[in-house]
Amino acid sequence: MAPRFGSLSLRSDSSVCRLEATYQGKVIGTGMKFGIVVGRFNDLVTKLLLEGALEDFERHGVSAEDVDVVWVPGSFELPVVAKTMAKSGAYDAVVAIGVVVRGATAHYDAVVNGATSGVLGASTDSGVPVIFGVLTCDTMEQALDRAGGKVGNKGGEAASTAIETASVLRQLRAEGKAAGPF
Ligand code: INI
Repeated sequence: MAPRFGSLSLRSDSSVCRLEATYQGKVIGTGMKFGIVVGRFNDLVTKLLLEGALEDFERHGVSAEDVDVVWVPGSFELPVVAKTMAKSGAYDAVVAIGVVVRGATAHYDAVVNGATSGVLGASTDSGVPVIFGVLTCDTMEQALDRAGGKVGNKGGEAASTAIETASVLRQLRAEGKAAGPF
């Protein structure tokens, strides 16, 4: 049974929303600025993810001169650079790109956990979206599948996610309904 508020019946689709304000970001990046931090470890794959991200930005109206690409040694170094870039005020969003392959390291879990919680913290601490474009895979084949192979390009998806999230924050901030960046 759908929840009822007074005489208004709410369903999960947006067609029946009558009273509430609804915000949704647009995947239109014109005039926005983005940073991409990318790990050199497994750069056979991270280069493909970066290509996917750059193509996606271009496809959605972001100018090449509005994108900065910063290389770091590996996924573990993504958070500190992403966070300082996010806090600079120079970017609408930052995309963190890395590839961690389970077979390649005994400290897989340490690298994955550090990158995951670090990127999340970079985002929530700065108030600027820092998008998790890090592949965590069992094999290199799985990673290649997600970097322009049979499962698409997760770098491109991360870029679209950055645009949409930055867009919804712009809308909210324009109406004084979101704080930050901090
Ligand atoms: N970094 C990665 O991005 N992916 C990996 O698979 C990986 N492996 O296998 O170890 C990796 N290690 C390096 C790590 O990110 C740091 O650069 C290093 O530990 C120095 O802090």
